[in-house]
Amino acid sequence: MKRSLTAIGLVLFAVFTLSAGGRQEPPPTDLFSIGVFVPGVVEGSPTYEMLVAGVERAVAETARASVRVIEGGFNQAQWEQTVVSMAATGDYDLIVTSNPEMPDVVRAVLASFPTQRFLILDAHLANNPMVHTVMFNQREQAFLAGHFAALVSTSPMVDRRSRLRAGLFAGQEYPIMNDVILPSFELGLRSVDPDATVDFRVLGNWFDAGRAAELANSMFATGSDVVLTIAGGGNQGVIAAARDRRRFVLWYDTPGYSQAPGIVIGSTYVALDRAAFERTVAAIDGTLEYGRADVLGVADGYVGFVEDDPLFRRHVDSSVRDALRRMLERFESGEFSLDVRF
Ligand code: RBF
Repeated sequence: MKRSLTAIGLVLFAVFTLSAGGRQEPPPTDLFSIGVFVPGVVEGSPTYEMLVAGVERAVAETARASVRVIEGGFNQAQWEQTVVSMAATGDYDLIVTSNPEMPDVVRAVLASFPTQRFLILDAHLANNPMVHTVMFNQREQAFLAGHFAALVSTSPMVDRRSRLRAGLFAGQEYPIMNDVILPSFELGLRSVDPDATVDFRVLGNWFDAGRAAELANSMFATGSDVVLTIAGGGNQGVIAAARDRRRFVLWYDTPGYSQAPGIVIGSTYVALDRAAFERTVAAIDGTLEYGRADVLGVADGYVGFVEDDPLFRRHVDSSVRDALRRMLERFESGEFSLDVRF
């Protein structure tokens, strides 16, 4: 009798402590579990720095989720296998990733793990019930970079040349680069000078700053005063070449002025960190709409030019800043927009 009372007591004690524990502080298994797959490495790539920052902020502010960041490295042939192994653990309520090629990888992974949910930034995949994507209007972003490059190249900031030429330096070729960023950068240049041309060079990877410096040197030597660099770790090589030759660099995706004051003189931004934060919070809350593919641009406030940096005001002529502001106002008011087509 005494022994069974003790047993009941123990059971009641266990039930009480478990439920009390459950009310006050959920055990770790109740946390919404997020895996971030970085297709590359975080350091040196503005776009991936924002991805990780946005998801980590969502986890910190909701305090109801956990996050693990996995870097896929530069061997793109291994990315699918790494995401497969993440999905195979069954540990992740959501896998978050970013870049325009990831929908192909995710589709392949879903063939084997059809219940895994994904949030993909900087990408477009519509009507897949497991996937939410957010694409930024790179047509508008690259146009603004080109417009600004041409304004600088025709200002007293550079020695006048007979023909306007500006550089676009890319880590690799991919459809968004070749079909959206390059032609829109050229369109932006030509909005200032219809005869302007682009010197488009490709590094072939996202890390080799030494080779990037060689290529950028040749771009500056052959008539470009301004080079837009989208090359991850390679961006540092472009800065080094510009410093040697006293030329200018445009940053892409994040404010880049402090990378090299007076050399990085212009920066377009995408609010990928804000989008990653907002969509991750929605996923944690259970309100994220899977199957949906959003495209966000200047008029939405997710794409723009970083004007509120003292280094921008210090190193860029007011005539250039004023002309840029007029163009931005046309985008912001909706008077002017550029469509991304799929
Ligand atoms: N951008 C980076 O800054 N670093 C990278 O390592 C990187 N890797 C990429 C790999 C692939 C396969 C593709 C398609 C794009 C990559 N990008 C990278 C470019 C990135 O997705 C985006 O287009 C640019 O950051 C411009 O917003």
